[in-house]
Amino acid sequence: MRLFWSQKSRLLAILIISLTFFALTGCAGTPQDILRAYSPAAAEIANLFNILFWVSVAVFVLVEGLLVFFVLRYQRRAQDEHPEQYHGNTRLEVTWTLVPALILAVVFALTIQTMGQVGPTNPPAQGIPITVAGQRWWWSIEYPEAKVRTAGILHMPTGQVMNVALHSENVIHSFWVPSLMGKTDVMPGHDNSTWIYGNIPGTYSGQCTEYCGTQHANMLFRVKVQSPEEFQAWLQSQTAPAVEPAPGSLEATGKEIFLNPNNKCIGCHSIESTDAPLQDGPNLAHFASRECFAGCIYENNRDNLTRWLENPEAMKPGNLMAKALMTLRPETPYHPLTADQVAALTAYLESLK
Ligand code: HEC
Ligand SMILES: [Cu+2]
Repeated sequence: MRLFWSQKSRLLAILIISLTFFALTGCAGTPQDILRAYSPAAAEIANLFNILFWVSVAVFVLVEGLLVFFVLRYQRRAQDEHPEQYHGNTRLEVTWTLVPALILAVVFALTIQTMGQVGPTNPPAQGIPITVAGQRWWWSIEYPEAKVRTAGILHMPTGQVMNVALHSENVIHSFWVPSLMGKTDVMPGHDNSTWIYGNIPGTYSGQCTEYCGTQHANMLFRVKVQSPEEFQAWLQSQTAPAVEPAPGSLEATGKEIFLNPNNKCIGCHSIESTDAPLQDGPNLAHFASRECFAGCIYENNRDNLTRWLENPEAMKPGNLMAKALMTLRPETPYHPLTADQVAALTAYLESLK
């Protein structure tokens, strides 16, 4: 026991424990895992990764094994011992140049093949065109044919390709749904394109993967792969005009506050989804039908929405809405709305099914 706690062992124990923690944080329940593939494209990428991984393992074991072998087998055994000198073994040198070159050539060929299969500009078929815009720090999703605009959740039917145009009017973002498709940059001034195809219904998490400012890490989204019937029903529901609150209700007061230009909301948000232009804030049509908000980091419920409207800066520090509303009530810049206004707005927004 005493031996175990010698200083060296203690250091070793600390090292092992901290490495274990690092390893464990790697599995902390994140569903953003390219090795858990839920689409043919993601499977191609995962497959390539696996091949490269095992090729690397083989090379590592071979090289390190030889290294250890030579260190042990040919170590100096006496003070005056000198190694035998070799100069140039052509056969050996050609071999260890050719073998790695061959391995790299194979890896290169496999990579090019996979890139062709999942290439952003080579969708397997024409499907439903959508435009996804990277905003700070949330995603706008537009279905131009249905004239529907929403935010944070990309709905798509099983068995159909979604042809995605990627648009930005601010900085560079990157569109990534690890379980369904690889990354594509979202560039200002140049619309890139990609596609996604899913045949297993479910909800998949997506993420911006190009640093785009303060809240880059909280620029998430979800992809909902649904049956074609469910998808059509959803799309149809989004084209309905906004629900009109009953006169005199709290919701009606909320709508008034929302539409009052002094409160600035309508400068950045629309409550009609159809044909609405891209704005600085998420489209709020049918907001209550969405399950998350603010870059999909909060579940959409009354509590979270109230807290968002009370103090958006605390909920997502540096977000552009908090910045813009700071001047509404200069005496309390981080609480831009009164409690009454918050209650009315919450009631109104939660009624926008
Ligand atoms: C400068 C433009 C701007 C103004 C003005 C503004 N917002 Fe926002 N709003 C945003 C942005 C940007 C987000 C998303 C922030 C993020 O996720 O980083 C947002 C998010 C929201 C959300 C969550 C929606 C979602 O899907 O993420 C609600 C609800 C909302 N705003 C309501 C309001 C209300 C009510 C007002 C008026 C009191 C208002 N906003 C004023 C820009 C604005
Ligand atoms: Cu981004």
